Amino acid sequence: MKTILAEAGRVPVARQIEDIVMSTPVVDIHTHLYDPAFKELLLWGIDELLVYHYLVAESFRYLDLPYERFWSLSKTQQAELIWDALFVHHSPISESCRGVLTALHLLGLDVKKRDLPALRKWFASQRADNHLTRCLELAGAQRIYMTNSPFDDAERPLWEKGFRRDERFVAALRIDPLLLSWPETAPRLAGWGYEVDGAAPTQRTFDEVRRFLAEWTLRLDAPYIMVSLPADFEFPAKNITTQLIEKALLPHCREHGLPLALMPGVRRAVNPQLKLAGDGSGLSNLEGLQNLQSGYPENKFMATVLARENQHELCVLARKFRNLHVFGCWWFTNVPYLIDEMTRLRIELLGLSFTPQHSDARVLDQIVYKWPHSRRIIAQVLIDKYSALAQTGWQVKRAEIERDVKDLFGGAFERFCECQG
Ligand code: FIX
Ligand code: ZN
Repeated sequence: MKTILAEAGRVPVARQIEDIVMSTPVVDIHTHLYDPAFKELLLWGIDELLVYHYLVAESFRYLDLPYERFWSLSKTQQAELIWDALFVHHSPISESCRGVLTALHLLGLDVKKRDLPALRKWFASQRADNHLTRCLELAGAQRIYMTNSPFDDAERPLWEKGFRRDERFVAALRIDPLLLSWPETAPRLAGWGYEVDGAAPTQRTFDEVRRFLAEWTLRLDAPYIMVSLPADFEFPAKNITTQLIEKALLPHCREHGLPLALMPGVRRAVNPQLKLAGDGSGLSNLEGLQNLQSGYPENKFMATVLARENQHELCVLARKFRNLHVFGCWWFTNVPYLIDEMTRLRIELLGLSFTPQHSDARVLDQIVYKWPHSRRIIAQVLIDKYSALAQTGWQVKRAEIERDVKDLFGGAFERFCECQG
């Protein structure tokens, strides 16, 4: 095995680390993309890129038309307004705008022409299946985890009917309405044949919720269950959410060996007029998470938190509880400045036992930029860290760097999912 003399400042070593990080396949453990069997639910193309809710929010920094007028327009018209506001009248310097340009550039398009009709023409000439393969290759993504909700009327029918799975896509079971909107969800469960009592839930109700979770876990072949949580989430609390977690969700996860992914820190609809773009971020009290990890050592948890101010506390929690796997730079933290900060913090406190990034892509082409952007930052952090090791006389071998990067890019996560808790 070749030994790398990782002396600080030696360019070949830095280049090797960078090459490994840029080329190691990633497992993208949380996205909003869909198996191609879901047809139009798998979004792609320039107009979808432009109307991504990150760009909608940014365009309203400049637009002065009423929100309702914007929403009354067709997708094409919305995309044109956003293009003009963010790319023509101002330089596209934000991370989301730069991302669109990186994706186009890596797909081989000439961005400097600023020619939206030509971009549209190019996308219109692509075949969906080829484009999917190309995007996965450009991102270096070997597996894409989806977000699949039985409560979503657009996707539920196909799951119920059954379809031939694309093995590049994995389904994660998403259950926000179950935990966060019980009064509306209980009648839906009842309508689907589960004997639940929304107003006065008994053990029978919780058993039926378990039956629902078991059926959907099986149907999706889900390796984990996921929920986003408001910034003011507390556990335990005297409410139905705590009861559902304790009496249905955690026993179900234990029985099936599934991690429960928790994503605290969202403030949904702080500006409802922005629709999907109107969610905000809030500081969480992570005591609720701590109570879950300490109270249920036989359950496995994953967590990503939205507030920058919660990141350090989350790392400390993970140092105390090995049943917690930290992942991703989520949403508003998925900007280079914070990816750099969070990745350094996590490596310094957790070594390699976490997953630094997921894409959260909603549009297929986004993986083409989100991954290279993150890979560059992760590479620089690792160059600094291996160089610091070299100063102690520790020599890192190429195979060891490859092993470490594989772990960061999904290896540690998939082992965590498989272990018995
Ligand atoms: O709850 C989530 O999974 C969030 O990631 C999304 O709902 C959010 O809208 C998003 O796209 C963030 O990147
Ligand atoms: Zn998401």
